[in-house]
Amino acid sequence: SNSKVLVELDEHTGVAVMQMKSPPVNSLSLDFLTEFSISLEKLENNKSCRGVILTSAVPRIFSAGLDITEMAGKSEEHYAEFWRAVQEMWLNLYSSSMVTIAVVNGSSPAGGCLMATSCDYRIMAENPKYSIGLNETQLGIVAPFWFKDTMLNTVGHRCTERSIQLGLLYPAHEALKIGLVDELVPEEKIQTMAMETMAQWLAIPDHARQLSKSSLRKPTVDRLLAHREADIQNFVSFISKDSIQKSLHGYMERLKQRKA
Ligand code: CO8
Repeated sequence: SNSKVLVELDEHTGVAVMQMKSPPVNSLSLDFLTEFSISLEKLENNKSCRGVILTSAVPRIFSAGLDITEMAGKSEEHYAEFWRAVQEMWLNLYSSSMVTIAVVNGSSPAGGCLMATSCDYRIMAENPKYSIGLNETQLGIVAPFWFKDTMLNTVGHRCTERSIQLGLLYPAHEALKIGLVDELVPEEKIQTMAMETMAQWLAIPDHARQLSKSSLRKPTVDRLLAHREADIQNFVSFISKDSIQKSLHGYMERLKQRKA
């Protein structure tokens, strides 16, 4: 099939593994985001699923973040539909009642970092070539308030302030140091470690853990819910600007030149 999100649920342990498989870089396209949200909702509604491990089936890359081609040269209607899908992905993941563990087995810029920090726990492969962070400013764009909030809730105000202004991408060891990820593990052991960590989280009674999670995360989620349409309008008018389109175009060109 041409599925971009592979889901395997072990009914016995109650743990699902969600593998992102959208080569070459797991960029978050409209199709990808739609499939991701549907897959996650199915697990959410499945009583036998209590935990999700989110990882990548693409070597060296967790996710390259939002698909830049969805944000360039398209209609305002398209931008609005795309942005709604990005919001939906985040709302579903950030407020999931399941235990969510990100196995960051590759690079994880921008939207990839958002996905990882939306989980309850992050395990990153111990590889200095992999980096993670909100690098939006390097593209000449601005991380939306709920991207910022998600990082803020993970690493605190000072670190977020510096990181998102400079658009810093942290190599694995630095990401651990600032608490952007919780643990580094050699890549070949990462799945085993994730299962062990999941077992610890699942040892806590669901209702107590879920209420604790939601008491911490609900204010952040409610902030987007209260301003969802305005956030879409804001994105559409920002991304439609000539100057922003030029920045994105230039960035894509630099990505391609770097390869040549
Ligand atoms: N979207 C679309 N295409 C992409 C993206 C992307 N995010 N990233 C890479 N690609 C493409 C490349 O252009 C390349 O295409 P082609 O083969 O046609 O030349 C192909 O994928 C493979 O990429 P690379 O050759 O660069 O692969 P590498 O393995 O060398 O590197 C990386 C992988 C590290 C992921 C690298 O591609 C990279 O750094 N990509 C850019 C990542 C990035 O900066 N993402 C930010 C996206 S913006 C975002 O997520 C939040 C925006 C919030 C919106 C705010 C507006 C208000």
